[in-house]
Amino acid sequence: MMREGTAPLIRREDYLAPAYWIRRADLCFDLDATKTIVSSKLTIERNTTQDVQPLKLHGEDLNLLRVLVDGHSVSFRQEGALLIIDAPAADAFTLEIRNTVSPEKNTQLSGLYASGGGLYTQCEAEGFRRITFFQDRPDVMAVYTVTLRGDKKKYPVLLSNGNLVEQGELDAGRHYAKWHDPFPKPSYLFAIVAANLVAREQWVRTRSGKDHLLQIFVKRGDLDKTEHAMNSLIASIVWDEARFKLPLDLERFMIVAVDDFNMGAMENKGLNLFNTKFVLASTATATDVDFDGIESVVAHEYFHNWTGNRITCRDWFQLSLKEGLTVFRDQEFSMDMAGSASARAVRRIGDVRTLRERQFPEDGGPMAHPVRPDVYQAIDNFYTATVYEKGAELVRMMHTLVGREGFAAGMGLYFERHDGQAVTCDEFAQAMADANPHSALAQHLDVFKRWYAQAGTPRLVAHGESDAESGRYTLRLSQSNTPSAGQPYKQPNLLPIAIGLLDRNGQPLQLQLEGEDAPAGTERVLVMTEAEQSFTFIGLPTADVVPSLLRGFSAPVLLKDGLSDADLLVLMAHDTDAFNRWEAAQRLGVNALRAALTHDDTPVLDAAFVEALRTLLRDPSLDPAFKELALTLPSEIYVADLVENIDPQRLHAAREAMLDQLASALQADWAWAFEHYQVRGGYLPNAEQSGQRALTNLALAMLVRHAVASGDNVWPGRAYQRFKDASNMTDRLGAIEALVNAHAELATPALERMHALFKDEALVLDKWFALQGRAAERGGKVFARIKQLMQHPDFTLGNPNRARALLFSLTAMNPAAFHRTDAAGYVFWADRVIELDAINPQLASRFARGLDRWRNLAEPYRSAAREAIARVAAKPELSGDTREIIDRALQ
Ligand code: 0A1
Ligand code: ZN
Repeated sequence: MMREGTAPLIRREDYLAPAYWIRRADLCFDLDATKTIVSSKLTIERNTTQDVQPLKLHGEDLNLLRVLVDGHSVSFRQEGALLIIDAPAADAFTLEIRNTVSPEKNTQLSGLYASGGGLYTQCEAEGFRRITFFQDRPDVMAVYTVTLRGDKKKYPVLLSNGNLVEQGELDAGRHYAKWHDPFPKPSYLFAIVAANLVAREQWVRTRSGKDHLLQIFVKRGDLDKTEHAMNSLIASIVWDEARFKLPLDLERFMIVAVDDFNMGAMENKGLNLFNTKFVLASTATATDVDFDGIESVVAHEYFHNWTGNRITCRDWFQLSLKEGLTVFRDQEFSMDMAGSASARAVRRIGDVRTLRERQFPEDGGPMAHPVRPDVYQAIDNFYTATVYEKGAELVRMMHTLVGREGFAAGMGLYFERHDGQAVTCDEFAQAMADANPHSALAQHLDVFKRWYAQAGTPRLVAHGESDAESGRYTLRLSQSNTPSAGQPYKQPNLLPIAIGLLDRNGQPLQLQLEGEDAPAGTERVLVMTEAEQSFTFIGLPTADVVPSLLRGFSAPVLLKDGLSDADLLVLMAHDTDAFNRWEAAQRLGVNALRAALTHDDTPVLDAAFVEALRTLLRDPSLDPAFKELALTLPSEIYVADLVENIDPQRLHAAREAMLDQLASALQADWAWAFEHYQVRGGYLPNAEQSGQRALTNLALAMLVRHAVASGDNVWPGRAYQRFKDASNMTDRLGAIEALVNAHAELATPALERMHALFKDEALVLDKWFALQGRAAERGGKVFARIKQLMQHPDFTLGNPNRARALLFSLTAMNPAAFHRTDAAGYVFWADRVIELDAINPQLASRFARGLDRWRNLAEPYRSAAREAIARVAAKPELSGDTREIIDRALQ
């Protein structure tokens, strides 16, 4: 029963409360990888606010054995993926169902599936119906009691949500465990695990004086890689209590790591399931980026316990209610953990990069949808950068508008009103506004809420005019948003615009708006609510003003402020806002790349920009993490989204030429930075050390690049040595990537050595595949290697991490290897989409999005891409998930 063909459209406006409530679910599992028997006893009440209706339960890939109502057999029918009981006897009754499922046949990894000898579940969004028949929708909340029975040797650990209430031995080498979760929850938060695992355990006492048991379950042999995850969990618990007064409400909080997992992790009540990638870390196997990822994903899932679990979503259109808010919370947590103002800015830059490289292209392509979508076919396709990252930006704008205290008050009111409920995005915004009645958010709540309703990235055009005689500076702002599917006309958004003004020497100017009595500091937030608005500053000592707009990226828009390169150099050198300092450097890079795309001469960065980069690199007052970001040219992905009719090969060639130039012009500076910023002392995955490692790795890459180009062997040799001797994975990976990306001869032995060293470390092998998948393309060599790696004995499409490591690295991170004039990249893509779809539709539909932006390509890429998409579309057996993506791409 695969969902095949075109699924019906599900519309937000059609929402109806369920006809029945399921109050209790008593489930019993007789566990077996081939055939698991699921016995379910549901306590059901009719929703008496509605007329009597048939009871309809969802079920997918289930083998039904029996149905009883109040202990008696009852007539029922199965219609597609629904089990329908036309006339349940009473307003309250029990429904008993028995069915079987086959975990080992479940390659989709949704529902109950087998991984490495254990059994695991994934129920968000609609996986519970693949375990047993249920009203599988988030507004149906039940109290679960779960009994697990299984072979004691195969499954020594038996887990479910809540508290362990009973356990014991059974006959024939089996045992059982019974779990009870006192919190009513939607089915998507249900989980069980039956596997041979061991746990790192820690007791913690929270502020209230209660003791809680924290456990992280992993395979034997991985225990020594769980310390960082445990520390992150403890830090998350402390932070949520301190910042939002949200305590841990469970006696026991468990994390389980699993090798085969479609996403990063899952916030099941009290029993989070994690992709091993976001749990396991040791100095030898994980990079700084991995350590960071673990910290933020552990935090994210933990924070969901309140924002998602205690208050959940009424329907899946409200997904951003929990995801946007929880991403905002994990971003804030990571910033607070990073410490200094500069480290916070570095994190903000990272978050904005993600937003612009993933969400902006989405908002301009065939999958564009509002943060609160209006329609979908497969909800799995809406776990998007828009719902998550843009959703978090909406919450961040509210935070900017009401301030830190006001935001905390809004959160308080939200929980006071809605704890235990399944609600909509409106309820959150209303609570924020009501807790801050005098804020711009409350005054313009309807305007603000357009952010939830309108797709597309708004464009903000700014034009400043000075009047020397009167000391006035008028900033004229206008905003617009291009039409998107179903939304031909867009209304203006509420934009909080953080701003400062600098004089030509980079000195901040006091800001006083017309009508105000006195200046109020050098930075403020302008609130724009109309299509066009002007703001006039008075009392300025100079007419030569350089505006610094949208500080900290205070609104997720595309800004066009007409600043010249000279203005940008002032901001890059002097802006007090670290984000805009970085942004100025990026914009100078973008300008250079744009110029290279429109002119035929050899692409070059101009001397003033190169000098500014040198100054920045040498500036003793700046953090290395910031330097690394500022000295990294804008990515091809980002620039491709800013330019129409993009030729990915030309863009790559231009960027490579500029990197060569930076490598050569700053050679001595790179060598200095490489030595100066070496970490001395033991490895710590903190912001300070990771900044140093990031910068030394960038310097090394530049030095190897320059050496290879000029036929010198010294730096490649040093890089190889460093790769061999590295005491941590960040340095080891940095060194090998320097060799691979420069196509140094030593890259080959380094790759062989890395494989031999880590052949038993799945997560490191993923890196080994990924670094080759994203390697800088030169003459088609990288693409050829990727094709060859498909045949490698360690490669498999069955494990999502491995598939992503090679395939997604190509399509999502390596435009020059993917977009070829001979269309071979697209042929490869189409074949893999089809192949993957038969195994794992969720993963396939994500991979299918690799050609979302085909309309933005220049010829011959565009026609060839279209042809490849059409070839996939012609396959009648495509899953509903992939069908939706492919159909949208062609619309
Ligand atoms: N709620 C999880 C994300 C998630 C969504 C779907 C999944 O399976 C298809 C798994 C996880 C989160 O935000 O972390
Ligand atoms: Zn989430």
